[in-house]
Amino acid sequence: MSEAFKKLAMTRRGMLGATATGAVLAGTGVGSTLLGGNAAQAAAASSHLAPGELDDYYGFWSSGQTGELRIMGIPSMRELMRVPVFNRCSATGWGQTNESLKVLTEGLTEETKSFLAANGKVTYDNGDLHHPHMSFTDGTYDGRYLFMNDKANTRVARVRCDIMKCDKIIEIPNAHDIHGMRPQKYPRTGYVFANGEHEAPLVNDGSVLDKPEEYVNIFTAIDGDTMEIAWQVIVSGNLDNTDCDYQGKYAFSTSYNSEMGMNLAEMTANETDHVVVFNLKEIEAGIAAGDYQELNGVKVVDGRKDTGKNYTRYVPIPNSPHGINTAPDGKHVMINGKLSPTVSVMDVTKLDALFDGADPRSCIVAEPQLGLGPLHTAFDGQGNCFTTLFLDSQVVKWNVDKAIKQFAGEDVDPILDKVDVQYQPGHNSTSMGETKEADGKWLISMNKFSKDRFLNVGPLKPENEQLISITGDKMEVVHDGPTFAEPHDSIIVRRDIVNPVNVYDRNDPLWEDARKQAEADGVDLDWGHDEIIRDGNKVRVYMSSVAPEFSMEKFTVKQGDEVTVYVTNMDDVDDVTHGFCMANFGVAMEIGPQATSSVTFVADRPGVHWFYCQWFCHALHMEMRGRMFVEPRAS
Ligand code: CUK
Ligand code: CUA
Repeated sequence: MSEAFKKLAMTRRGMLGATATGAVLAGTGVGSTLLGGNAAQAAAASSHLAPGELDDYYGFWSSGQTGELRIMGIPSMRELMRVPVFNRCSATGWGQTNESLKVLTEGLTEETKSFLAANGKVTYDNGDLHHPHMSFTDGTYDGRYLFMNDKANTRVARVRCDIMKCDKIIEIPNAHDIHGMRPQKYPRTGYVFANGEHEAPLVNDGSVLDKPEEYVNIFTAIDGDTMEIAWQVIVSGNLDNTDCDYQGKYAFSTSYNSEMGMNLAEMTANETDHVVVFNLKEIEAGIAAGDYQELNGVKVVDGRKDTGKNYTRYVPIPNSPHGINTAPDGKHVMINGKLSPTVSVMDVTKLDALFDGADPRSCIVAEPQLGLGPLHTAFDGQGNCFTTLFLDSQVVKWNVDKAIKQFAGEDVDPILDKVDVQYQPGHNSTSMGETKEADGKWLISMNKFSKDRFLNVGPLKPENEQLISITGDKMEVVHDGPTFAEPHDSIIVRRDIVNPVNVYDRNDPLWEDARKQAEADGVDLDWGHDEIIRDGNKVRVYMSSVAPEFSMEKFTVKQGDEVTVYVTNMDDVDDVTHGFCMANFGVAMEIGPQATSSVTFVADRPGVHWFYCQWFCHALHMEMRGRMFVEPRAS
């Protein structure tokens, strides 16, 4: 950051810190709409940032079936970065470098590994990333990690916030198709809770096929520090979304298919489905007491309805609930009705009683009718909720206390405001809204359809994410943000919480394997090095790079050799990333400043082949290239 930028950033922060919950005024292009606005209706903040100005918040975005994590700047809605996770990335080599393949393969089950091998693969190259959430300490984000699910291939991944790269991916055994996922809020993360959405036999080896009465669903608690599975719970019904309390006692998941139906008519048959409440202490005690079965190396307790155990409770909720969101007040949990026009408000202080025999519905303290298709709810930290209405294409703002009074029989309307969004919103999120530090500034409505909002780009349209100012009484849409498929969910994190480095640490564990191999080969990766090690038909090529040159101008291998190229980027300057692209070999990777990256391929193409740097790094970037000679196999 230049000095001028730093100064600007600091003044801007100071100014924002000084404004309380009202309109954010003046100075840096913020709040221009106030000038012409209605004073009684405190004005909407503008999302406009002048060139060079930094955003106040990081947005962490899912990308659905694209499989990556995206980083946005809020309020500008500028896309800052894409972090490959479950997808294959051409730019960075994610899914091809040895370092990324380690992350992508080490957490797979043996069964999956052999299945993939039969299909000529070592890992999946697709994913369906719905829910990105940051690790918590004491009820708020702590800037350590981001966790995210893969619905497509039943995985959970972790991204390190210091470098914004994925460092762990695990497959969840026994479960099918991980959907809802949340980190524990208190005392810290701790657990990462993950829901298997789709029903299947507990032992899915083909011995049970079309017998749905023998299918189950699995709730999983992962240890967020080690990324190992702590325990699992068998439940009745399926699992959709999940959240947890601010006390560290309970997690809860919605179920839209309590019927265990196998088709649409069956899944939506009952007027009532449920939320499963998981009693963390009881589950831990049950495991300590040995009340579990071990399945694929995981301890699994039985939390189904009629077991007489205290692991779970089932709270009846109107038809097909979807999103579940814990309010920053630490007390209320919003269960979004989807097919029911209601949001059911659960009071976590009433959950203990459920485990002492109280009526499961006794924890429901409000159930306001809000509109058609409520899917997800976000919060301003001032007792108000913002719920997306998929069918109405609206966001509704409503007040929790009023909803509770109405439920108790008072004649009050909890609805404060409604705003049209374009169109069909799914998730929404507010600034710091899923933490106890919700600040009530911004709301994102993540809309599944953009229809006519942008220039026509053919039959496949972008989606539309709208930024809504929530500082005033009325919500105001201030920005449309087209995006490619399919951001499901997002979080908005104050920028002081996120502090990535600019240059890698040479000792980063990401390339520990490369370092070990180099040591074994007598190569010191920390100095400009230039070595070719032949080990039978395996050839290891070590080179370094300093803009605009690779240390090696050329190297020679034999046709059929298995070649591993290690490149260490010796530049230690911000933003000097190099690449290594082996032309016509389908090989390309990113090498960040001070990083080591490696890639392995079979040199089964005789002749002269150029490798070049494919990340623009220098005025002489085009000249940053060298030759690989492949000697033809003796015939
Ligand atoms: S789900 Cu996408 S709109 Cu996967 Cu979080 Cu609700
Ligand atoms: Cu190095 Cu381009």
